[in-house]
Amino acid sequence: MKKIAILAAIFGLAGCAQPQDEQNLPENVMVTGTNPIISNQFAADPTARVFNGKLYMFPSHDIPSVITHHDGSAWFSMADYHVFSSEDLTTWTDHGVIVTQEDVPWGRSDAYSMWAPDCVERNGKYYFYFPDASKNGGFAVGVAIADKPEGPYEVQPEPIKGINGIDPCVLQASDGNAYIFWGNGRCAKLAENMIELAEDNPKEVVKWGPREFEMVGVSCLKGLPSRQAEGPFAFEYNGNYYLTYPYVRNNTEVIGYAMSKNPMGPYEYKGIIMAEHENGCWTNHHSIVNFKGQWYFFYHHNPYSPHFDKNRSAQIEKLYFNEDGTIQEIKPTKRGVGPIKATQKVQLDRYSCIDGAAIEYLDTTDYFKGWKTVFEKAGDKVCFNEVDFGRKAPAEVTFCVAAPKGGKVAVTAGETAQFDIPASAQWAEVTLPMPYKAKKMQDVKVELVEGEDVEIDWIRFE
Ligand code: FUB
Repeated sequence: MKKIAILAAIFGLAGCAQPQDEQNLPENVMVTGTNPIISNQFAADPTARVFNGKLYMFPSHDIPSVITHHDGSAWFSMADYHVFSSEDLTTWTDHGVIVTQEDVPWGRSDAYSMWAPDCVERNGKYYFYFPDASKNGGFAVGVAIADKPEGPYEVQPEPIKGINGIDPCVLQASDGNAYIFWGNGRCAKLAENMIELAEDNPKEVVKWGPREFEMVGVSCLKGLPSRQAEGPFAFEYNGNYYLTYPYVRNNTEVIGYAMSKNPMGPYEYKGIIMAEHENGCWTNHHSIVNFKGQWYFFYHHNPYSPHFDKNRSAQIEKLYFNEDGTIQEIKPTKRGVGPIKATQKVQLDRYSCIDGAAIEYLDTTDYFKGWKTVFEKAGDKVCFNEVDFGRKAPAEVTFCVAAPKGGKVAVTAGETAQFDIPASAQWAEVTLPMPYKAKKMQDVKVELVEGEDVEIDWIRFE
């Protein structure tokens, strides 16, 4: 007979205790591994870069809207930038604010228009490129320079002359040059000092046609394209240059891409990397990076702000190339890419697969509290891939659970066992002995086998 021990009593709504190894984390460190990856604030337009073997992410920082668009609707509001880093794509450190709108001498300090940035390293210096609303009208692109990716950054007194636009991205090509892309498919070579253009006539590398992007190489700025595109991200791989960008296919943005043999194009349109967000979130914005041998696609969605799509959060998926260099289409997931230790909270609501169960917010007055899995009836199940049990099999499994009538769940991690969940209308930690030895990396499956309305916030194994 299994010995059942209910260790912790009632903690109130979502009040189950932190796992041991998450208890002493500094406030600026968060353990996610699932999507969204940043849980202490909104983090949109994520540009990922690898510096010194570590993954750094430079997103823009959405806040609840404080300004309105010309039609009176609530609008993007972004007053500053943070930088985040991770060694494993599971644990993220927020290094704090690196540039604010008050730091920019040429920018409007009340514009809340610090849109999508980028950061690259050259000759030991870190160059942070950011758009901001200019005192002269429109958007300009500024540069802030640091000795370390975390900063401190010094904002240059003038924006880059010759760029009127948003969303800068810098490609450091194997020809030794740095090229800057921005706004609607424009690019120019950067001067060796990285803060000026090397040429007066930026190119329009992609031309907006009535249906899809056509390849062109026009050496002058043109008027705005008939279909909106933005957020270029350019990179080089295996002798090909890739220009990837969000554009409006029907009513909202998809991420598409074009390829070329030259950094400045002409680029030929190849297809979609990510389709429109199903919930209508209007923007998407991305970056692509190779980290420890795996390609990753960083993008954003609005899970922490389901009713306002201008408060967005960064997410990650794995990206794969075909043999001919084209890119395989990616679907957004909740599971994301970070491996989770069995001793950490396994957030089943960030599932890898689901059958019958429902996912709901824990608290609709504070979406950052996250989600729960609702097993309404026997047979409802979810799975959560890549849980690392290590070499020592855990002796117990803990459920953070609310089950007014109780129930019985089956947990599979290699083998399967069933666990009785006692009745509790409020959230409680229920700790039960593990009857089998789970070791190494396992895909975990949880199924309600008896009862109804069993809600699980997370489970963990110790
Ligand atoms: O974040 C503000 C703007 O929305 C970005 O600059 C665009 O790429 C879109 O994501």
